[in-house]
Amino acid sequence: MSNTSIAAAAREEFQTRGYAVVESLFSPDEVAELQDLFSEIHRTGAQGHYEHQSIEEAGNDPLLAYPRVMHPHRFSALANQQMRHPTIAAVLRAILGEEPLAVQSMFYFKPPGSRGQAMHQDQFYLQVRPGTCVAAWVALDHVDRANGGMVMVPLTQDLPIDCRKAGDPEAGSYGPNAVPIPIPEGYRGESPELEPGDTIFFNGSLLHGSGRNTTTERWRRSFICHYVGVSCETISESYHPLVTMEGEDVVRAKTTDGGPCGGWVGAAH
Ligand SMILES: O=C(O)CCC(=O)C(=O)O
Repeated sequence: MSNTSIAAAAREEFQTRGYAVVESLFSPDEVAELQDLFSEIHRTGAQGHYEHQSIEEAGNDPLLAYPRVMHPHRFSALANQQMRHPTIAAVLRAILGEEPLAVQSMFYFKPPGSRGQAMHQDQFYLQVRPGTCVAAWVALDHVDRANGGMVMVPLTQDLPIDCRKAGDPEAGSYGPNAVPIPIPEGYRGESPELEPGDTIFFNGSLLHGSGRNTTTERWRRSFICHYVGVSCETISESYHPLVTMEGEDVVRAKTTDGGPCGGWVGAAH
């Protein structure tokens, strides 16, 4: 299928349900290259860009021994290139109706036994105005419920951003802001089963999270990037600089107002 037909199908699904899965967006070779890259980053520490504890120091907590890698596009040419993958760019152009800018990359190892990620909306963190945030979540292993697959709640993309602060430390895996938001009445979470290379695109206001990896030997590695439209006027400061699909750095006004949701609580779009 051409990038144009892939993008058109994804756009329709995304607009209706708030998320869309594109199968085999990354080829087996591209998946293997990313797997190797992040094994190497874990092994070497990428010249100070990545730190982790030994499993003994971590008290057997797999997420402390294998924390996520933040912003690998800032120190790895391959991560930077794959964040700007031409098929991702084509799908984003179709979804956004404008040129995309990349604002974040991450890699999750999610080893066996790891906690999941509390249900949340990405806009809570990015504070993009206008609210064009879209995530591309690339599976690098077979993903299902048992190894901590994503839980997506379709049709929640138009709900306001939920800024609750009371947390459940057991439910969230990362950072002090991991605050679980209950799935609202009338909505239902679903966990797409994915093969390596399959990619979920989801709206920054869509409620989502992930379950615990309950397996004893299956990892759930994923490469995750966030994007906004070129019309972006302001965005939270940790996402600077923004990057064009050609790899040029771009700067926008940084949000500094208010608490975790800035001065726009309830305004999802
Ligand atoms: O991969 C996961 O377990 C959660 C990722 C996520 O929620 C996100 O990137 O916003």
